Amino acid sequence: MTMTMTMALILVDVQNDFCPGGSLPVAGGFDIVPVINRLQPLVELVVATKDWHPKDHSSFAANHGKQPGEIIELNGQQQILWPAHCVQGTPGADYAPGLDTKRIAKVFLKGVDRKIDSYSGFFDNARGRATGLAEYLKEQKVTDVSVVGLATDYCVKWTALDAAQLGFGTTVILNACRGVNLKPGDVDRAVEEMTAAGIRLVENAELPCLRPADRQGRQAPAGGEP
Ligand code: VGL
Ligand code: ZN
Repeated sequence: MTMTMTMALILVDVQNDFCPGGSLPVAGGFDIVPVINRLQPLVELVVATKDWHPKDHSSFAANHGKQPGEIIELNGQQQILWPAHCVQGTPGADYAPGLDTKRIAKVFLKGVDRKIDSYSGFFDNARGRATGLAEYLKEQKVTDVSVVGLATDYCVKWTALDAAQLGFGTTVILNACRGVNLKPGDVDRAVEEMTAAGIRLVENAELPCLRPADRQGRQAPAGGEP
């Protein structure tokens, strides 16, 4: 019996505020746009997440009279405080310029609840609210996902970890991601964590490495079958 693989590309938070000139800039953020555009035609389905915060979001330092980078306790969890970013409906929350959006089948909004942050594109940080991404991918008979976008050490990492745990064969395409590196080495540690979870890390996918014929050699999903 031949197993059919259906691959979705998940574009994580490819938004202005995470690019140079934005309020939470990730170095090299713009550089991933042409790489992502070249990858999109190689997969069966493209979906996107958007960080989409209300302006009174509890992850914003200013809403606590604190400085970005400070850590507070929020709902029993450590919360890093960020500059205000990706506020719903603002230009900072728009896709980065040049991103090819016509193939994006569906967008999943995260961080919409004032009270809780959401790094993963699947669930909020307390695993309380699902975005609908998992159900959608299963409806579309997706078996495998490739994750790209911003930022490697936060939303890309948590999205990939959840995808693997949900049973999707999961690849992260590193040259289509950039990281924050709030602490030096954060991206390297994120890569180690993802590798340990059975996620395939691809260094350079300019390359049609996602073409069905070239997809062999991926690791088995960490969780059950999706
Ligand atoms: C992100 C910090 C805060 C991300 C979102 O997209 O990686 N990072 N909100
Ligand atoms: Zn955010």
